[in-house]
Amino acid sequence: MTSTSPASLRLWPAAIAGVVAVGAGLAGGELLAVTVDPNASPYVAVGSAVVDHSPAAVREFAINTFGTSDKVALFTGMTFLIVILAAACGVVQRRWPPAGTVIIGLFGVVGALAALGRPDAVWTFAIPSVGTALIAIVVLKVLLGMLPGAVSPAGTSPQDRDTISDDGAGMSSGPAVGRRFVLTAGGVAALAVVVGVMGRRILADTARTVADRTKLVLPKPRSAAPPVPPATDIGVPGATPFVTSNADFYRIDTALQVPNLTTADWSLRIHGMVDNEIRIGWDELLAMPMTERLVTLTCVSNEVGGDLIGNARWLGVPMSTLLERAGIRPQADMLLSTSSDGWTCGTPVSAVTDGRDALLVVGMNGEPLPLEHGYPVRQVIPGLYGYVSATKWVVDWELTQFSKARAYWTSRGWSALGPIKLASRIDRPDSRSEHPRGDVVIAGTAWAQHTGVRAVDVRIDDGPWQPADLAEQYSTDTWRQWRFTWAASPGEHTVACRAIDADGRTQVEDYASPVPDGATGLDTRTYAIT
Ligand SMILES: Nc1nc2c(c(=O)[nH]1)N[C@H]1C(S)=C(S)[C@@H](COP(=O)(O)O)O[C@H]1N2
Ligand SMILES: [Mo]
Repeated sequence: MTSTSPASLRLWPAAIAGVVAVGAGLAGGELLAVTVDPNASPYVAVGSAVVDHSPAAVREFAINTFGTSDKVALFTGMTFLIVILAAACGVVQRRWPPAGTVIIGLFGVVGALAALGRPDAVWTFAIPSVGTALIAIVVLKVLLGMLPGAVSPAGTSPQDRDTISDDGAGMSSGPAVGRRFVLTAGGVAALAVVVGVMGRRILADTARTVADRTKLVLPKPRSAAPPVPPATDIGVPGATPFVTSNADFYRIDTALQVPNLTTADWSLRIHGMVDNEIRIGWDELLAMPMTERLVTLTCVSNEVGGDLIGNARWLGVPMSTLLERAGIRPQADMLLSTSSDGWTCGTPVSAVTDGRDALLVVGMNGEPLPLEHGYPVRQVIPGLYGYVSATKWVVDWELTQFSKARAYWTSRGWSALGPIKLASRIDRPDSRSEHPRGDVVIAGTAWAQHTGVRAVDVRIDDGPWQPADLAEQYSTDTWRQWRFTWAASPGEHTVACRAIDADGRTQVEDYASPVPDGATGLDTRTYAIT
């Protein structure tokens, strides 16, 4: 007996065997997914199932905590959990066989069910998860069989095992954890890493879509966006640019793997409450007259002062053109759109047909859509939060009714209708920064999509609301910049802003959380004046 607890010493090799076994299984699963479908990967399928079963509050937590890195956070958390569970399976299997392998088998079933639950899944989607479990079980048995005290699985009873471990023979006598175990476990682990990384690389390979996008030449718009006058920029260094670059545009979606759609793969089926069911192909879409507009897109999860908002120049076909072709029935009040990865979105038909620039978009800031922003085709509809309007990778439109259908987020606690709320934000200087007394220039943005911003007010501490200077309004569908020159006196001061829209409505001051239909409240910053 050694002075360290023999019980815990005995458990470590089993825990390591569990982690190596499950790791090898998952690596094999990735490789099997290469031959089946990227979405059949047990890792991705379980992650997607977690995303799909998250209610609004969990989404809010994830987006607030991790922002647009929420996907990395999910995979990190999953990996952490898998390592712990795998270690536990190893220990449990050594102590109470075959409990560990039974648990691994159950997780294999969970993975298979998750994969079979993916849109477009066929029965073969179960193969990678089943393979993962089988590999993990075999590797675990082999590794545990190499540990001292192990008897050939067939001749082992839990009784024997307890006797062996109770007297500490497992660790103290003979070769302890032998070279053979260490070398095998190390070798399998190394192989798993190589195979897993290779599999993941192949699965995440977007080369085909990237090549398709690179050679794509966008048509010229029939109706071009008016040029952006320099006066839309408030001219304060550090202010948010009026047009958001593609690289800086926020990204929010449920896609753990960006859909790999080429223009040749793409078509849009229009069905439901229509006179003619139609299918539009890429060439047909590209031949239609295109409209180009600047539109400010906002996410419903954007907290007061948040950055889930961007303004881009979009090129696309008016969605109403396509609805006219299909001939929509008067009773249809919802356009239920679906992406190639099965995400759904319910938009009021009125928002598509009331004359606003609702576009089926192919271009963003003069380029084909970036893959993560919906390549090759997405929707952009001024005035509505993204979850009820902005379907990326869109492939299906069903004309239906709000009384009959619910969409991805509206079945998880968000409102059926999602008009963007009037809001404003302070962009500079940074909160908690220090400034010498005298003039401090505060700059920000305000938005009231499809209505327009008439005024922005600023308040210092408990003082009166004072009007800010506004940059030129580009259109009612875009955000508007503002600035305020503050004669600051020494001390700590809190600055707040509020917007007033073109209809004379003032931004709601009371705080409301983003769930279920968008945040309200005032953006504030605190500055130290010396
Ligand atoms: N296919 C698909 N489209 C989607 C989503 C999604 O999860 N899947 N999210 C929507 C939401 S909630 C928002 S706010 C916008 C964000 O668009 P962006 O990522 O291009 O900024 O996309 C919308 N379109
Ligand atoms: Mo969103």
